Amino acid sequence: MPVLLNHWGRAEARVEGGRITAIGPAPDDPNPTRINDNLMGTLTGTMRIGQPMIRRGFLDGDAGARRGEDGFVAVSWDTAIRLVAGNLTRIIGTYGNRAIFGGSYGWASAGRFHTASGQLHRFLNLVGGFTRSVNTHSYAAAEVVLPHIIGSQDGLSGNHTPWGLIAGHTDLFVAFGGLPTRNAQVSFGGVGAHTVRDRLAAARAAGTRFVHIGPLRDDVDADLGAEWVAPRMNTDVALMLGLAHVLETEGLADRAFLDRYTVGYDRFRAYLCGDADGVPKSADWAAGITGLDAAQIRDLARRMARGRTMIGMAFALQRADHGEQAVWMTITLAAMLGQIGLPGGGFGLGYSAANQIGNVPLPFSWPGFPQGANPVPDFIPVARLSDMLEHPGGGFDYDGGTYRYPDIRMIWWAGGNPFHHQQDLNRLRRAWKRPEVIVVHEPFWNANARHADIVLPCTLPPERNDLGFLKGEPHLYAMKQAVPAFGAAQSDHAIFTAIAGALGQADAFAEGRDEMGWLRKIYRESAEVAAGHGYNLPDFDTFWDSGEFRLETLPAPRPLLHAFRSDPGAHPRRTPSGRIEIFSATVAGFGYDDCPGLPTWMPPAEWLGNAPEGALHLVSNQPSRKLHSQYDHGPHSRGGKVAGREPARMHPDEGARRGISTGDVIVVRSARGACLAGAVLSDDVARGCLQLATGAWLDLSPDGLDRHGNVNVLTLDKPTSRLAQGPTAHTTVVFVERLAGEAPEMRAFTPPEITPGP
Ligand SMILES: Nc1nc2c(c(=O)[nH]1)N[C@H]1C(S)=C(S)[C@@H](COP(=O)(O)OP(=O)(O)OC[C@H]3O[C@@H](n4cnc5c(=O)[nH]c(N)nc54)[C@H](O)[C@@H]3O)O[C@H]1N2
Ligand SMILES: Nc1nc2c(c(=O)[nH]1)N[C@H]1C(S)=C(S)[C@@H](COP(=O)(O)OP(=O)(O)OC[C@H]3O[C@@H](n4cnc5c(=O)[nH]c(N)nc54)[C@H](O)[C@@H]3O)O[C@H]1N2
Ligand SMILES: [Mo]
Repeated sequence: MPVLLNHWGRAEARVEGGRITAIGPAPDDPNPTRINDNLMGTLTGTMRIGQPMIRRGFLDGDAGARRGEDGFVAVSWDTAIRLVAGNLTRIIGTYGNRAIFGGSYGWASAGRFHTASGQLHRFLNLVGGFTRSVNTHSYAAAEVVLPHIIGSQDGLSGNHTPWGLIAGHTDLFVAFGGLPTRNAQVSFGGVGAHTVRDRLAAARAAGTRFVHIGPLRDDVDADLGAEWVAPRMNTDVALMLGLAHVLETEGLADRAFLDRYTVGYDRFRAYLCGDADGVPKSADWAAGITGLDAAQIRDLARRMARGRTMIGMAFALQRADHGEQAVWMTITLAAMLGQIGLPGGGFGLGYSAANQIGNVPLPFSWPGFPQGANPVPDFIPVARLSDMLEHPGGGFDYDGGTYRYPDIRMIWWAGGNPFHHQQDLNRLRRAWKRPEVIVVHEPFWNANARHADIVLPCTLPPERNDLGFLKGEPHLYAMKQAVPAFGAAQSDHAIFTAIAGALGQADAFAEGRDEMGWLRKIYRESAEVAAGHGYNLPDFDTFWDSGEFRLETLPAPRPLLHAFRSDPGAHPRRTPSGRIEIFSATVAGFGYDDCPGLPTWMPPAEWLGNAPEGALHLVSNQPSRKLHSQYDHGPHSRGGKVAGREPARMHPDEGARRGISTGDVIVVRSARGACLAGAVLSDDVARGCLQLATGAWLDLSPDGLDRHGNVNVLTLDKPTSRLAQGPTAHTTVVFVERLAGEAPEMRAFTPPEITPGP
């Protein structure tokens, strides 16, 4: 049976007559996901795009006016490629390459070769470059601030203290934002074995106790017996300061550690104790902000100092206004406990955010598809997309520098869905009308495709061959084509090869290799890298025929920052001081009022501390039944809808106050927009919150109401700070009411009107 590999794991497929007729989990996966069920029926069907499409208004010269609400004309590949190549040449000739936005952020599909954005970047580099985006939606604030604090991204993107050094060592795991195994269903590049649930259970069995700090009780598996603490959303920095104040004033801070391994504690202490502003950040002070009980805060601080404590921080905490501060304060608190670098102690960002986190990493990374060099210097921090489109020539700050937005005339997106990931989608939709040409590669008629002028239909992993080399798991999988391509869809690589051909550059792009030729080349280079670290890979044909290969010995597990701890002189951090910087002169020197030189509580732009009566803080977390927006129209995802909409959960008391019952269609509004959703009342949700996961396909009605529950019509599009310019999706308040009258039809899973072309 063909084995499929996706970001969310492996599946065995039954293929009959060129179609997948059944999907089941890989038998050796200890905790397989059902997300793969979403492939049933969706690889074919009306939402799949089988031919290149041109937006009608684009053909009529409407200058983008009807983007997102238009019909399409089906055309041949020849016509589409001529149109794309002609527009590209014109844009470059008239405005230069910086007028092309090719950031193309997004997860696309697993596989080392068919990485859509990598294919796009190689192609655009070949024709003179493009304006790019930097950093991720996942953890932009952390990516930028962490190097200022510890000199690297360790403990965020990798090198976490491994699970094996948590079980049997950690007495108390304090999890800000929980440890949702829902999110550990996925890993970028694929999952071989879903192990996080068992890792957590093993820690519990070995005696670890869990304290869960967050708005949703079920962000930690029930069998871990976690103590649940639900502060007001976005007040974790105040809570951590309250904990720190107890440590400091009760003599529980580890002075020897702070003196030897950190700089700036005394300055921080002055802020903590109120020497500078007259406000001690005491447990009582924190209680007022967080809504918790001061005695509870004091008790938690003492327990954290009593044994070995791991402080976990979900990425979500920094996807919020002033998100940099949550990262900085997490590390400061861990430094005060003095256990950084010891087994089971210290801190880690994103445990359970993905399956790979906390696994012992390979000592090297796999090579991929070569992208060449981009001669255009222009970039944006990824979440500043609408800002860039609205303000050509406008200035922005970023990590100590000042830059200007280019004047974008063409957008090219392959392998991401901005109408999923971007905050304030009504704003994006207005800004999206400004460029002259928008080209999108998509397999499906989602909002991303519908907002394009030229839609190039692409294949999905079961329709092509690829290499599945995992991150954080020592497994290599052959991703073999299982079914023929749908309609006339082609791989992103084949599409770019054809466009390069129209520009006379086919050889420069494809180097004369076909798909298998590229896989062989990437495999050969991978084998060389692995051999340099003592790992011998079989030859390509042996690997391909057997379908998988496992690297046997892995490096010994080591705590995060263990070398620094054992000898800070020999292993300094790459910060100006060589130590952990609780105060950063560099960051202070930038002079940003929204990101000073040490961890600071600054109230977020929107929260229950400044919201009108009746407001709920929105938790727009990751969806359990899919990855982002992918396969929202699949059976597993649809099985979770309520009244045909994305489910929105709130506490029964909040429902009762508003006359809302489970199953009702509700209207959710913010200062940016409104959507419908299906109500679910649950006491797993803290009072004062509304949880509406990301991922519902956008279905905007002409009057701007999303009829399906796409949470990003509600969210705030504001940067975390001038330092990182990260997204702040988790800083949003909303108001909900029962929908009066009949609910309008939900049309996200109905394709646009298509006219056959000439
Ligand atoms: N409110 C709110 N918003 C958020 C978040 C949040 O917590 N709250 N989280 C943010 C985070 S962490 C992230 S990472 C982003 C995720 O945002 P994205 O990564 O942009 O979301 P996806 O839905 O994975 O988009 C992938 C797109 O690629 C398409 N695709 C799949 N395979 C291929 C392929 O082979 N080729 C091509 N050309 N296309 C393909 C899919 O159909 C889909 O449209 O969302 C962010 N947005
Ligand atoms: N099934 C599935 N898994 C996924 C993804 C997916 O789309 N589907 N996406 C993947 C990606 S790209 C990423 S980056 C990771 C994201 O990993 P995370 O950012 O950790 O994921 P979220 O689900 O957004 O947030 C986790 C929890 O944080 C809590 N939270 C939010 N705001 C606050 C706050 O202010 N304070 C506290 N204490 N808690 C808060 C919420 O209860 C939320 O459920 O997940 C990955 N895993
Ligand atoms: Mo992410």
